[in-house]
This record gives sequence, structure tokens and C-alpha cells, in this order.
Amino acid sequence: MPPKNWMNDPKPFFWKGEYHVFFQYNPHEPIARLIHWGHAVSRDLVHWEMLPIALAPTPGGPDKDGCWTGCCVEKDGLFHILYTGVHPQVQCLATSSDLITWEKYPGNPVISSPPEGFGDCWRDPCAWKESDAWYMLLGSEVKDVGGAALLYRSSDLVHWEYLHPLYVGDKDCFMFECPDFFALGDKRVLLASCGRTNWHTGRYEEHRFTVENQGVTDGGNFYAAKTLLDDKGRRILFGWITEGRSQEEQVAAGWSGVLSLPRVLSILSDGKLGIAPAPELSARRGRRLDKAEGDALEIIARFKLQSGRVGIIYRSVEVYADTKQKQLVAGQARTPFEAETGEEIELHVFLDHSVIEVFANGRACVTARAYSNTGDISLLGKPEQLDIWEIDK
Ligand code: DQQ
Repeated sequence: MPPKNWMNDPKPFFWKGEYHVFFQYNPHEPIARLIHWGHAVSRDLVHWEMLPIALAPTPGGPDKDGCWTGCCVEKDGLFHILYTGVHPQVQCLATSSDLITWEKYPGNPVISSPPEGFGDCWRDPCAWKESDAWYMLLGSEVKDVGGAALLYRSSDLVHWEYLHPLYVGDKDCFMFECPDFFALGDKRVLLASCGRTNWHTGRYEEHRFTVENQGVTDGGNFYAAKTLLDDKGRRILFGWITEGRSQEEQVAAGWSGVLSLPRVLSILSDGKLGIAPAPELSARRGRRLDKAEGDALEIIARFKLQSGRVGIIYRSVEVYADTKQKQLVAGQARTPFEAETGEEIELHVFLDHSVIEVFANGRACVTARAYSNTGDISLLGKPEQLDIWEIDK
């Protein structure tokens, strides 16, 4: 959760044993205005400490109305944040020697206008190094076609040359926000957000991306998800868990937005994306319970494949795998999920007050919000095995 007020888009970055997550943050009110970069750090993925704000809008500067999403990379011993300034949208740079104190590049913006033929909505830099140069994606769109990830190249992270769209989607996705692009197993993965964070797996050749498989990382209250690569070689995904209550209620509560639990990505044998909770989360398991009760629980329920619905009901929200509809469902939210013939269904559920995060068989996730703390927790279907732990504070 934010210390208070507004939080959205995570920007994870791993450095020397520490998991850093920068995030979009409004320290003044629980409303998406005048966005800063907040900063949290963890050594174990389960205990987090808030650090000072990394970036704040500079009055009169190209980021005067907000420091929007971007990425953090290290080059020659110096950390670099590339991010978007708004009104109009432009790309900016800041550097730091310790990840705590950031200095904005005096020549900002480093890119002041979109490539010819593209609209003014182009943002959320994602940069990486290849053997010959730095490369970067910006989220954009090809009008009347769909979302696009525009590819740039640079030798110094300051001067950027536009190359071409790395990938253009279709009308299902009007614009790409928060692109993320990385190697995983023997594939490349492109994440792009538009209403949901979609994944695409495929081949990266000649600086073009050919998609072989695609899907949704999480069909629920989960957005703008991005990854880091840790020293164990793991790609770990964090998303912004959006609210399901009105703005008035968010203002009354004094906060808005949560970051998801860390989710480890993999390439499955069929080339699709695997998503599972980070194993470190088990360190927060407290008392084992025979019966699910409380408002901070981890539950693993294994069901024999049976026709219909298996799952739980928490705070009146039904959370279940539906074998007929081939979906993983939490309240109104659903993610495609198909069980193979004879495959057991394992639902790994984290309930934390208003947040429900569900993982099914290491390949489907759905996140939901449940604010009213009434009603018992009950099961849908009869599990073969059921493990319940309180989550330690
Ligand atoms: N949120 C940011 C944008 C991004 C959007 C602003 C996605 O940079 O495109 O807070 O949630």
C-alpha cells in the first residue's frame, strides 16, 4: 500500500541483492494528479521499506504536470531513469549514483516529439542494452490499427534515434501503455497494457518481434504490470491492483491503489506464459488453520477435475475455476483458464483484507477487490487437499 494517498504503475528494478520498486505516487491526495515516483525496497520480496520520493515534478519543467511511467537501468556505474513528462508528453532522463537521490538531466526532454505519423500519446519508456547499443520501447498506437511499441536506439541514453515499430497489435488494444520487453527461456516476451496487461511471447530477430502466442497476465483489478530480473535469473512481475470503489470512497479512505504480490514468470512447454507467486511469500505463513476465517489468509486448495466450479467465497465474492466456461473467475473479473483432461486444479489464493489474488495451476491469475468484511469464507466444491495459513503481519 502507499504510505497514504495515491499509488499506481510499478517500475521494478533489481540491484545487488535488493528489489527496488518505483511506483507512480501522488503524496498529496488519493487522486491521480501531479504524479511523483515513489520508491520501496526489499531484500526478500516480503518485507518492504519505503524510501524517499525519487522524482517530483519540477515547476516550469517538461515534467511540471507529472513524472509518468518509465524504467530504471544501470550504465557505467550510474543509474538512469527514463520517464514521461506530460502536457505535452515528452521523454525525460534522471540519473543517480545511489538510487536514492536523483538529478534530472538539464537538457530534458531527451525526446521532445513523437515520430512522424504517430499521435501525441506516446509514453512509458522501457530500455535495455544489446551488444551494440541501448534500445528502448515507447507505448503508442497506429491510428485505426491498434497499439504499437515504437523502437528507438541510443549509445548514451541521451540521444535517441527512432527505428520502427517493434510490434503493432490489433484493434482489441487501442494503445500500448507500459511496454516491457525481455528474454525468457528461449523466447522473447512483450508485455503491453491496454485495459489489461497482455503478454505476447515469440521471436526477436532483426529488431522485429514476431508473436507466436498471446494472452492476458490477469483479467482482474490488475494493470500496468512490469518486471525485473533478479540475481537468481528470475523474471518477476509486479502489477498495480486497481480500486473497485468510487473516487469519493477512495478519498474518504485516504489512499488508493496497491501493488500486487511478486509473480514469477516462465515459458511453459507450449510456449505460453507461466505465472506463479514468488516462493518467498511462504515466509509470511503464520498459524495453520483447519477452517478459513479471518482477513489475511493464504489458501492452497487442490481439486480433482470435476465439471463446473471449484473455489471459495470470500466476503461474498465468488472466486473459482470454471471448467465448462474455461475461466478463472473472481467476482466480475475473469481470465481464460483451461484444465487438461485428468489435470488437478490447484488454486493458490492470497486474501488480504480488500485484496484477492488467485493463481491457478501456475498459468492463470485473477485479482479482485472485496471491501465489505461480512460473510463467512466457504468452499465451492470439495477439495482433495486444503492448506490454510494466516498471513503474518
Ligand atoms: N499510467 C501512467 C502512464 C501510463 C498509465 C501515469 C498506465 O504513464 O501510461 O500515471 O496506468
